[in-house]
Amino acid sequence: MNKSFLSERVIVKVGDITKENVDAIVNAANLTLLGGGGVDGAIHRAGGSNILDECREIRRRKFPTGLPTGEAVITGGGNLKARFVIHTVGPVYGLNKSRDAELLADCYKNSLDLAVKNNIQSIAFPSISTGAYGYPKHKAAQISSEAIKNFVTQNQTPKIILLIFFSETDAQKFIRQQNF
Ligand code: AR6
Repeated sequence: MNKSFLSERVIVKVGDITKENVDAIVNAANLTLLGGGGVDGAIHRAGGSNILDECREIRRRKFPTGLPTGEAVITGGGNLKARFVIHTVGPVYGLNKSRDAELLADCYKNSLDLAVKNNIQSIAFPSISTGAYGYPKHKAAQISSEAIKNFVTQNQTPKIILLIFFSETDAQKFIRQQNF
């Protein structure tokens, strides 16, 4: 089941994001940038130690206390098919006063901005914050689709944006709630 939106620039898919053949995949990281569980663990396992080395270097040079929520940084893709990994930190739901939605939208916008700066034509996102960070999936669907729609209407690239869900149920939930 693949479903597309916004003149086929956005495609919803079920799968494992580490297997996607795109220029960049996005990692739902944490502020340490040093790995974790969920999609973050899967990306570091599949991508190998080069990604972690670059993350350590980014921490040392730019973010000694960690990457703030909503921001994004880029590394190479190591052993992945993707040439780049864009690491962003989603909000832990309920921990940001009333700023959760704004911060989740920032993750998508800042990741897409980095994609443009790096001439990335195709990018795959996981469903940021909807696992360990507890963001309700229906709300995340509305926020992420609106953030992507705003970006796509103002930018020519990336040409392809994949939204990868880990289960058919999650993909269907997204399709029901999206606001493209
Ligand atoms: N491919 C696609 N989606 C996946 C994959 C995969 N291989 N694995 C999990 N998902 P989460 P968060 C989905 O918890 O909520 C980590 O420990 C999953 O079903 O990975 O942003 C980090 O280090 C869910 O819908 O990210 C942070 O500490 C979505 O990806 C923290 O978790 C996001 O779930 C970040 O939490």
